[in-house]
Amino acid sequence: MIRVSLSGDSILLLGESGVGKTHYGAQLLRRLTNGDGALRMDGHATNLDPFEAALASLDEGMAAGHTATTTYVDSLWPVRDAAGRRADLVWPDYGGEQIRTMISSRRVQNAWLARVRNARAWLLLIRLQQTRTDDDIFSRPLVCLRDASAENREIPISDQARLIELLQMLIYVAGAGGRRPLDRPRLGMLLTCWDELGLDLAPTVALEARLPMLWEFLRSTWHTPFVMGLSALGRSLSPERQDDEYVARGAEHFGYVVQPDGNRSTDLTLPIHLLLDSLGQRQSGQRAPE
Ligand SMILES: Nc1nc2c(ncn2[C@@H]2O[C@H](COP(=O)(O)OP(=O)(O)OP(=O)(O)O)[C@@H](O)[C@H]2O)c(=O)[nH]1
Ligand SMILES: [Mg+2]
Repeated sequence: MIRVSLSGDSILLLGESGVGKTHYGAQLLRRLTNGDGALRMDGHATNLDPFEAALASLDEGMAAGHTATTTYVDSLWPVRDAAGRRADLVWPDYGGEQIRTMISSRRVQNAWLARVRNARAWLLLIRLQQTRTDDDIFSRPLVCLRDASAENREIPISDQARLIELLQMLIYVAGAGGRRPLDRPRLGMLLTCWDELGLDLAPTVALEARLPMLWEFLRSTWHTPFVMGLSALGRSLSPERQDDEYVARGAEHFGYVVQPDGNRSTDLTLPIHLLLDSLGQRQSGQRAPE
C-alpha cells in the first residue's frame, strides 16, 4: 500500500504475485531519487531494503526474486511535485499471495482492513498475460454442465471474476458499498509488463479487449477510473543471465508508462502523480497534518 499522508489519507497498492510490484517499486525509487520526473524525493526515505536489493540485481542486468509470502514491508518516501505539493508515500513490498488468499478465503485480515479503510485511492496492478480468460461459470451457462462428465465438473471462476470479487469485498469493508458511481476511493489501474504484450493500443482498449467484464465493472462502479500501461523494466530480464545493455546503460534508462491517451513516457512516477492529482489536493508547499 502507498499511504499518501495528505490529511492522513493513503493510496492502496493491490497486486497478486508476479505482477511486478517489487520491480516497479525499485525502479520508482530510483526515478524519485534522481528527481527528473513529475514527482521527486523530498527528504529522507526510509526502510529501503527490499527495493535496494532489487536494484542491486537490476544494476547487474538481472531480475530480482519473488517476495516471500508472509513479507510485508512499508517504506516511507516523502515526495514533491513541480507545483510544490508534497505527500508522504508509504510504498509497500509484500508477497502477492496475501491478495490471492484474501480472495480465496473471502476474508480481509485485520492488518489489511486498516490499510483498506485508510486509503482514499486504490492502485490495482494486473499483468494481462498472467490472467486466464477461459470459460467460467459466467460464460458457460449451467445447462452446459448437464452433459459434462463427473471428473470434469469443476469450472473455476475466471480471473476477471476473481478480481471483481476482490474489489467488491474491499468496497464493502471500506464502507463504500452503497454509493455509485464511486468518487472515493479513486481507482487507478496499471497493466504491468506492457512490453510483453506487443500492443499498440491505448491501455483502456487493451483491458476492454482482454477482460471486458472487469472493465465494465470498473466503469460502472467508479466515477473516473484510469488505466495506464506500465513496463517497469522496459524488457524481460532473466534472474540468472546478465543483460549487458542494461549494465552498460543503467536500469534508470529503461522502463516506461503508457498514458491513458496511448502516449508513452519514460516517467515512471506519472501514475502516482495522476492519482495525487485526482485526489484534488492543492496544498502547495505544505505538508498536511498527519
Ligand atoms: N517483461 C517484463 N517483465 C517484468 C517487468 N516487471 C517485472 N517483470 C518480471 O515479472 C516477474 C515478477 O515481478 P515482481 O516484481 O517480482 O512481482 P511481484 O508483484 O513483486 O511478485 P511477488 O513478490 O511474488 O508478490 C519477475 O520475473 C520480473 O522480472 C516488466 O516491466 N517487463
Ligand atoms: Mg515482490
